Amino acid sequence: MTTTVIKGGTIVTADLTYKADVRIEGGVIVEIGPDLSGDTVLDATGCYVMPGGIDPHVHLEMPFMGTYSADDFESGTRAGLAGGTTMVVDFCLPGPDQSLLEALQMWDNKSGRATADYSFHMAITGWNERIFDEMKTVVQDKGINTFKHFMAYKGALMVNDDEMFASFQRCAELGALPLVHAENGDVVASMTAKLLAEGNNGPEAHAYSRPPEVEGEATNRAIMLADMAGVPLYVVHTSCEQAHEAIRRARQKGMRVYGEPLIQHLTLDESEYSNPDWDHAARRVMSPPFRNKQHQDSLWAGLQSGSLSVVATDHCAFTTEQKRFGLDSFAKIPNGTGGLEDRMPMLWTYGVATGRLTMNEFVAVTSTNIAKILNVYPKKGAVLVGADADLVVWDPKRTKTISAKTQQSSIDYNVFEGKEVTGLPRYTLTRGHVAIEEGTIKTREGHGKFVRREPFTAVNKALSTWKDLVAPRKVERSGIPATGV
Ligand code: DUC
Ligand code: ZN
Ligand code: ZN
Ligand code: ZN
Repeated sequence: MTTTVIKGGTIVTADLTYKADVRIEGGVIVEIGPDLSGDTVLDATGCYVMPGGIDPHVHLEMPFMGTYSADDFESGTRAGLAGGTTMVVDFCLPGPDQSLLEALQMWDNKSGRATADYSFHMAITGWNERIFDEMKTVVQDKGINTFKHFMAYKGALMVNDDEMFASFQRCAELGALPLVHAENGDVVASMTAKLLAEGNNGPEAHAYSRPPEVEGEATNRAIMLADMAGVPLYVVHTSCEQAHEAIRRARQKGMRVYGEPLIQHLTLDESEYSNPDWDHAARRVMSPPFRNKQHQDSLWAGLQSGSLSVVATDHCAFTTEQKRFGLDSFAKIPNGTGGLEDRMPMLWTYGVATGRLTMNEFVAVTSTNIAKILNVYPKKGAVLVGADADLVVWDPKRTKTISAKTQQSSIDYNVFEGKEVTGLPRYTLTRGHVAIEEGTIKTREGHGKFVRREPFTAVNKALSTWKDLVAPRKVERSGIPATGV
């Protein structure tokens, strides 16, 4: 078997920084130590050797708002690899009346072209006995241990509290982790209708229709319901202080609640929506929308203190032409932005290079914490003997100006256009295959494999007391009490 050695670099993991070479055989790490040799040698002098990034939140070729997100599993995973991300987790969205397993079959078919490894979260978009039964098959046979709940997108993907609570309890039984898109969908629908009735139909009104309070309310509600169900909770795209505050409080009380800020919310703010160019603003329409600097500071502080756990992209890219479906109403602009290629270089530039995050914290929030929370550690997210050789040889001196002209994503713009980043992959390896070499793309279509994720053994012990209260309270009575006096 041919061996590859990464030589002369400094290994950076979530908890250690040390000089060593890495030897790879058959797609896995087989040795870590000094002076290793192999058939192929990759020079890592002056570089950091880190676990490849994991993006826990992407939407590739997703049917949404009357169209499909523009990057598919090939271009999306290629964009990821170009920026040092070696695994993505996509969302399987069953259509109305479609079974979970039928939807999963569709996602299996689409993902065959992936150039890097991937997994799925399953969305729960309604509730009935079939879904209850299928959840068990999804967890035990299909290797998917996370279920996503949309508290927004009323009339489409949104679930109500009764449905969500039922699903959370089912997750608790199965050892699965529920995820929530936390925005109060009823309030968003009502504010949207009011804004449109007042003639406020431009892309800036998208942000007015879903203020931080809408997210804070839903995050608090989801946390309470998760506690009542006795299940951990993962809050996707945490964008504001109100949501972060709810997560901090829950964690302080002892709940496993994980918050996921996006690189867009950390580095771009709401002023983008006041740009007079309609296209500029519409290209940045996503949910939740960009916030102001105070919210950004809160998110950075959460990453530093550990109250927020991971950084994702919610990569859901639409072309300008697709964004223009909403020329007469912001409510028809497909929600979503790209970011898969830029997450790691942007977080390094705005996080590590500014001193906000250590290199080890960078690895934790882009890879290792995600692998642990989603239960694929140490196969992924680790530089350890036996782990998959999903690695990035990171050159902290390599620079570029982000531009749509040179990106891998198939859309015609980039929300980070013009940003100078320092810190880029010299090599990205996906299970030992060198997919990126000094900026040259050597990805292989179909190389990516589905990664099974087994159920969790840890559950949250409910802090709420409702279960204890309900049963003992039942009082036997001998007759109907007399009324009146
Ligand atoms: N938000 C987006 O902006 N796009 C996809 C789905 C979502 O919740
Ligand atoms: Zn969402
Ligand atoms: Zn999303
Ligand atoms: Zn291969």
